[in-house]
Amino acid sequence: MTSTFTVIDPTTARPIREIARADEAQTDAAIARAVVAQRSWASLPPVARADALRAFARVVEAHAEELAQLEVRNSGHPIGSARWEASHVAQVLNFYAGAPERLSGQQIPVAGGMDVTFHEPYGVVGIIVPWNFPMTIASWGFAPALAAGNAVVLKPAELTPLTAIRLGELALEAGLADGLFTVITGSGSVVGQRFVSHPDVRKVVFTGSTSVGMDVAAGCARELKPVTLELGGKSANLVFADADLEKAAAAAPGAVFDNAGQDCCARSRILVERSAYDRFLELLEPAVRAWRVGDPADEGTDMGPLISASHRSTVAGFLDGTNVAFRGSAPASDDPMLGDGFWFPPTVVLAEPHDRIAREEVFGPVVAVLPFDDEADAIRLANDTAYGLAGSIWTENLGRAVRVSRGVKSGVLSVNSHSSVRYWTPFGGMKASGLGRELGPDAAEHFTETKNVFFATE
Ligand code: TXE
Repeated sequence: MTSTFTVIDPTTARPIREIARADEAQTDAAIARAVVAQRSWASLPPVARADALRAFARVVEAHAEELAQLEVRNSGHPIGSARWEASHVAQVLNFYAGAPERLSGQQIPVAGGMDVTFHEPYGVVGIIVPWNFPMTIASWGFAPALAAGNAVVLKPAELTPLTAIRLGELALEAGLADGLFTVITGSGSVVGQRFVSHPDVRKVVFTGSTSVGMDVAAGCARELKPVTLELGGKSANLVFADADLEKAAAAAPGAVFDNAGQDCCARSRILVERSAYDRFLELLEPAVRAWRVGDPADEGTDMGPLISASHRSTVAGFLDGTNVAFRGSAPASDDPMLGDGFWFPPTVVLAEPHDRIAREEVFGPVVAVLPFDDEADAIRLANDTAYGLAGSIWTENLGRAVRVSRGVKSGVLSVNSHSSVRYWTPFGGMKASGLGRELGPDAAEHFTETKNVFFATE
C-alpha cells in the first residue's frame, strides 16, 4: 500500500487532502519515462518546442484563478499575491518559450576547417522545491529547463504540493508528452535524494535551507552532477540619513513581512544611520501597525499565517531574550474563524550585531533594527553575515548608491526600492545563499552543456 501525507490549510489548521508519498521505485519509474520523453522533445524543431511552451503558458493563464485559490488554501498566501504568482508562472513560460529559437552557439575562426558550438540539453533535470513560493520557484526551474530541451522531474515540498501537482496536470492538458514534466510527491530524503543519486538525472536545481543544500551539493559532487542552489538569506535594508525616510519606512514592512517573512529575499535586518535612527523608528511603527494580518482569502489582507505549527514555534523561539520594540496585529486565538491558524504578528526587534536575531535566518515576520555610523560601517555590517542573497539601499546620493551597491556582497540589490524578482533579470545569491543564477536572459543556457565540433575542410 502506498503511504501518504496530509496537506494542512495553515489558515484553519484543518486537513485538505492526502497525498501519495512516492518511494524510490516510483521515482525511478518517473525518471525512466522522462528519459524516453526527453529524446523526442529534444529532436523537435525549435519552433515546435516554443509553441508547446506557449500552449502550456496559455493553459496556466486560463487556470490562474484556480491556481491562486489553491495557493491561498495550501500556503495561506494572500489572494492578491497568489494571483500574481499564478500569472508569473504563465509569464515565465512565455518568456522562456522564446529560448528554443535563440539558443545559438558560436562559430569560431580556425585554420583548415570550421568550428562551431552547440548548446546540448543535459537530458533529465531534477528540481527540488521548498514550501515558501511553491509555484513560482518551480517555474524558475522547469520553464527554462524544458525550453533548453530537457525533461523535468520535480519534487514539491511535502507541506505545499497542491499547485505543483496541478501544474503537472495542466502541462498534459496543454499537450506536453507524458513523462516530459512529472511532479513526484514525497519526502526529500527519498525522492529528492534519488534525483541526486540517479545516474540519469544530469542536473539538479535545489531551493531550500542552506544545510540541506550543502548535502545536496555534496551528493551531486560525488556524481559529478552540476547543481544550482538557492538557499537562505539575512538581507540588509540600508537606510542612510540622506534618504527619503518617509518612503523608506513606508516600504520597509513589505520588504520583510511579505509572505509572513517566509521569503529568502526578506530584508530581515534594517540598518539605519545613527543620526536618523530615532526618526526612522517613529515612522516605522505606524507602518507596521497598519500591516493587515488576517484571512488570506480577503482582498485587503497583506499577510496570512505561517506555514505550520512547528514553524511557528521555531519563529517564536527566535524572540527569546530579545528587545521587542513594537508589534503589529494578528488574529486572536478566540477568533472563531481563524483562531486555529498559525498566526504570528509582525515584530520589530532592536538588536546588536552579535545577537542571534541579527545573524540567523528566522523565515518569519520578525525584523532586527540596528544602527550604523557611516558608509563604511554600513557596508561592513551588511556583509557581516554568512549569507549574500538580496538587499536594499535607501539614499538620495547617487555616488553613495553606486559605492554601496558595489560594496555589498549580495546577488540581488535594489536602490530606493525592494524589488528582487523580475523573470527577465538574473536572480541568485553569493556566499551561503547559493550557487549559480536563475531567471534572466541566460537561464535556458544554464540547462545546457556546450559541445564543440570541428569540421575539417582540407
Ligand atoms: O527546508 P528544506 P524546510 C529555510 C528556512 C526554513 C528552513 C527549513 O529558514 O525555516 O529552511 O525549511 C527537500 N535531499 N528555508 O525544512 O528541508 C524538501 O523535501 C534532497 C529557506 O522546508 O531545505 C523540500 O522539498 N531534498 C529557503 C526542499 O528540500 C531534500 C526556502 C526544502 O526543504 C532533503 C525553504 C534531502 N536530504 C526553507 N531534505 C529560502 N531561503 O528560500 C529535504 N529536502
